[in-house]
Amino acid sequence: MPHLASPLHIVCVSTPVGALGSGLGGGVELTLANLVSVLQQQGQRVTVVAPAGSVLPGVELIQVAGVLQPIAQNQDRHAPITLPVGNVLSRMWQVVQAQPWDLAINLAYDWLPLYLTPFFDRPVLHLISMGSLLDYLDEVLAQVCATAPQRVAMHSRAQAMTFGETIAQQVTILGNGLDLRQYEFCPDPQPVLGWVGRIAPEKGLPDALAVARQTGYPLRIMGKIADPDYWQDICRQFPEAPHYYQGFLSTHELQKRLGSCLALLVTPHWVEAFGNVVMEALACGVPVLSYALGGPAELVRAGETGWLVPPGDVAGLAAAVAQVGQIDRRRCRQVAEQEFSLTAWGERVATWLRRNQSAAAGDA
Ligand code: HBI
Repeated sequence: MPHLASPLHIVCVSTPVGALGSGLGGGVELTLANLVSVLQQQGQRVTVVAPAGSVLPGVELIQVAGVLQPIAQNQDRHAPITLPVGNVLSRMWQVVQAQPWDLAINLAYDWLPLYLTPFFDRPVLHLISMGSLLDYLDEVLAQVCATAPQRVAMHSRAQAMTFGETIAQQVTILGNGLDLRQYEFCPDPQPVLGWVGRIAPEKGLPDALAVARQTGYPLRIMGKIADPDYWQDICRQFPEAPHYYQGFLSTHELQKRLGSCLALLVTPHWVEAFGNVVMEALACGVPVLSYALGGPAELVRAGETGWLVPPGDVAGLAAAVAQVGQIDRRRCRQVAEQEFSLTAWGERVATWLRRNQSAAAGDA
């Protein structure tokens, strides 16, 4: 495990859209928990600043009260910057300013922390969690990259490319990782297909239900109903869907029900920044059948850990189900261990911090 020159005091600033543990922060909640554990393993002192009501065991946690930030996906691309009166985001950064840290890592997908970067005399780093969604975010991100590109990291090249070639070349691509001890390898699947994700339009659940209908395999649906009206639409189109719905599950329950699936269907209708569900499936030995779009297209090895088909090609996914027997489930688990272990991810994080630490030492 590569260690930084000397222990740093690192403050990690969470997403302002929800308390840690509420599920509102989506993939950032998993990423933040993993970031804290790899930094602590590397001997750093870590403090987390997050909205009131947050839960994150084993780390100094400063909870900040305030109005939650509207989520970026629901805003119009050309929307102006919004900071509600009493917003938790600016209060979190007032708390950050008062802390004695060497280096800050921001995980919010928001304008303010990016804008504040040059106003601090200590390095503020950013781990960007989604692709390009908002003009004001693109603009302020380009400003940070113009002066200090080493401050910015993302999860996949496809995600970075949504911000344009220049930014994609400048930022650090970190991938992601997960605690493999929480995922059990399952060698003997049941004749069911799996789908995991927030049940919202950008995730493409209807396509997976169409594949289930075409192949005759039931579809095990796992994830949060983020948009109830949308779920009702799906139930009308696919009367069997409610029967397949397993709910929003804990990691332990998720990996148990996902692990026994024949394959995971990944049907993004947007450029998915990474695709934590791909890591989770492979960790259980489950081959992944996905549209060749966004992060999943970089994670799935065609013919080795799954199959990739053109975006929107439902018939192609159905045909890939027939080929899934060619994929070795043990190889899927092995690839997860090689590429997505916390150790592997931690080394990539340490390299990113070292690239910024010299600045931290210099600025301190
Ligand atoms: N929206 N404004 C805003 N800020 C965030 O940090 C944010 C978000 N939407 C979703 C989100 N973070 C996370 O769920 C991402 O991991 C997707």
